[in-house]
Amino acid sequence: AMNRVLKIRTRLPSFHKIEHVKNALENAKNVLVLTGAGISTSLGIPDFRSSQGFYARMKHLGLDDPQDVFSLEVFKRSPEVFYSIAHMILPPEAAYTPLHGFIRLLQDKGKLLRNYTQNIDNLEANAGVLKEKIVQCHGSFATASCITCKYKVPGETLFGHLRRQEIAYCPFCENERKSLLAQLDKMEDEGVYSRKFEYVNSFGVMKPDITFFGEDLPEQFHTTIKSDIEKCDLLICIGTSLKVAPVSEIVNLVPNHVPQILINKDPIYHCEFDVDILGYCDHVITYLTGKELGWRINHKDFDKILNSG
Ligand code: CNA
Repeated sequence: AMNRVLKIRTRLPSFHKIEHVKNALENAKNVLVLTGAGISTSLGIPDFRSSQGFYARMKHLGLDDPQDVFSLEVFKRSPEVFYSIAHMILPPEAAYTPLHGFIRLLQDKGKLLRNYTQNIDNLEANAGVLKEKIVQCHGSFATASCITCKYKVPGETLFGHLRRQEIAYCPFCENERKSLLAQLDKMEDEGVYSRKFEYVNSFGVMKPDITFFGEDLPEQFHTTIKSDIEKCDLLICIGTSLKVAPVSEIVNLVPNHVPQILINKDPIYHCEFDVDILGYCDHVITYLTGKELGWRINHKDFDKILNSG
């Protein structure tokens, strides 16, 4: 029945069996794990690009491109677009998936070089992955900043607003914002237009520190990636469509002699892996660890999934 979830494609003649994946995991000392939204979907957090994903649910907003909900330019003009959907991607408390548990297991075995996650749900922390082992390539909800003056607050202070779909404003920019709005009102009455007011809607608006299209990645990504690429002896990409650069470029930067494995629901055609394991990642990883490697992931569903196969 595991064939249902484990469909292996391989490009390397010497890498044609699950035993080789098993050996790679057994021998590796510095695993670079690259993850995406697909490792959290089993908890009901939609990914972006699947047919049931977030982008498919964004149609009602009438955007040309659903990715625009994470565009800095759109946020500056119409912050209400992001505020109307953010509640759907707020991090759930305490939960994590067997796949997050697997990353923790690699850490416990001293094999985890780093987990580069594109996710903003912070679930790695719930599984006990150490802060220094994680690079949140696209930021997180852990903090939020005023888009105008950069005043920073703990992310939770915004959660109420995000749940109620109510824009949160920076206390320090409030007076200037009111004065700008008053000026704008006056000018509109007079039928005058000025470019100065182009971004007035987002003046003093708080934005979670997740990386939008049009923003640079957090500093930490740039400081660790070069040496990690040189050091890693196994690359595993899990639950990501690898459509967003520069994270997607990691795959091409890892040297050819380093084994590269993909675990994903859908095939990826624009990157070369030694082995593609196509299936639901929680099932694939439970099978690989429990049945092939004799490792145990600390997760409440581990035995249930293992015995379901
Ligand atoms: P994506 O482009 O939506 O791709 C997700 C991939 O995961 C797809 O190829 C799916 O086939 C695959 N997938 C879905 N479910 C499973 C599963 N159970 N097992 C295995 N594979 C599965 O998402 P990416 O992460 O590649 O795109 C990058 C964006 C998405 C990042 O900037 C994230 O911030 C953003 N995102 C994050 C979250 C989150 O934090 N949980 C949720 C939605 C989007």
